[in-house]
Amino acid sequence: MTESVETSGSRRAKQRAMMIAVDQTGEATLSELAELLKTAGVATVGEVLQRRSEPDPDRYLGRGKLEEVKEDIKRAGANLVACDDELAPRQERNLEAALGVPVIDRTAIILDIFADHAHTAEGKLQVELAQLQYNMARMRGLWTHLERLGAGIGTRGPGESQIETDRRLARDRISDLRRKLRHVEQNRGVMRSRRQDSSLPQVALAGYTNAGKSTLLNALTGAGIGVADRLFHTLDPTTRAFEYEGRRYLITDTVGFIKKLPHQVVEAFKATLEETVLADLILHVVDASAGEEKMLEEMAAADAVLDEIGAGEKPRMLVLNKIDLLDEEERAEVRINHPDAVQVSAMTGQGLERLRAEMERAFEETMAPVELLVPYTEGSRLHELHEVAGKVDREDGPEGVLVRTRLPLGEMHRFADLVTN
Ligand SMILES: Nc1nc2c(ncn2[C@@H]2O[C@H](COP(=O)(O)OP(=O)(O)OP(=O)(O)O)[C@@H](O)[C@H]2O)c(=O)[nH]1
Ligand SMILES: [Mg+2]
Repeated sequence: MTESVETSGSRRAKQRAMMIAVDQTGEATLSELAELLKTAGVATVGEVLQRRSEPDPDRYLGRGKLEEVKEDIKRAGANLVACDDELAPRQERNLEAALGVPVIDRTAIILDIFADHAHTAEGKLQVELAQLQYNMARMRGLWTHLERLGAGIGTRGPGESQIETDRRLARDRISDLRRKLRHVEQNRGVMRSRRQDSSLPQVALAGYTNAGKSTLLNALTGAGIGVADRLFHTLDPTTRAFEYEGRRYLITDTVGFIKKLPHQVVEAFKATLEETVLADLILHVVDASAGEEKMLEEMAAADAVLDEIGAGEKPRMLVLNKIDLLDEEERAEVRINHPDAVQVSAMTGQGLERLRAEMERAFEETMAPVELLVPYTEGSRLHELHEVAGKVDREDGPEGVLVRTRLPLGEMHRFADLVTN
């Protein structure tokens, strides 16, 4: 376990949560919520699931169920209730009043984890923006939050109520954060457009948190980015290059997805998630050791986020990771269920060669064969061709170099003047 997990664990280890959820089928499992709580350093001591078509608008659970939860809290010694959905401020207040312990919702837990895991300036700004927007509706803990930033007592205008002052401060801080983020984004925009100009194929890793995206990036590129068995370890995008058959590829790892990813997070991380939208190919990484049912759920969660960020129509390849944890029989079963997927183990390196070849094939499909004559006076264009085409056959002739290769259809126009066929 990494240091920061331990820190957050010991900080909140005394928190013992009773989990609650409302579900139409009554069959939902709260394992994901438990996993989130564990990552946030909170122990779980029980769960109450209510089967009903919709949460109660005032109290989330029905009255009868509330009594049951109250009993369970006492019996299990819980000092916190964690709800699997985002709660309306009213539901949260009423639940706390009825149950007599603090109530946190899924969004607050996810935001807490993000706050713990954010390391870069951009990540921290994004998380603070998401938290502030979430708190705006609740005004809980906002005061201390802003005080820390030096905007506390003394800045209050005469006659204003505390809540109005809080709101005004929060709004000011939100525009301040937006401005700072725009600035950071501009810098990244410059790097990104440099990458796009390079016309190298761009691949983005996407998928459920903890699926092994960062491990896969490391395995493909030799990068040394952080990996951990906890949710939302990666928040900041990292791009690295790797070479296969003479062609260079750029591959980006970003924030992982989860079911019901809070919209504040998606909004705040828009710039980060854009890396995925701009890629030519998305590798959808799935933990194949999770079992078919969980895999399908996690795939659906990733699909939903990809749709939400506008990457739903992008060419995609399904990569089933962690197959080292499956036996032969299980692998065969996974192959039957997902015949188009590439099975890999980012940990042992199994299947990575096939993955590289499949990526190449995906890009090859968008390429056409050409023959070009590059005059000796235009040596720099040969270099450019190499960059775009990867492998080229070349033959020195009297007027220049005769090149046979395949070019991406979208790049063909750049070399139109050299084409001989
Ligand atoms: N057995 C096995 N474990 C793996 C494999 N790939 C990754 N893991 C483990 O799975 C855990 C999560 O891996 P990460 O690479 O951090 O996952 P991620 O998708 O980047 O997760 P987030 O950044 O949190 O979204 C780590 O403990 C890895 O060591 C694999 O092929 N086999
Ligand atoms: Mg990661």
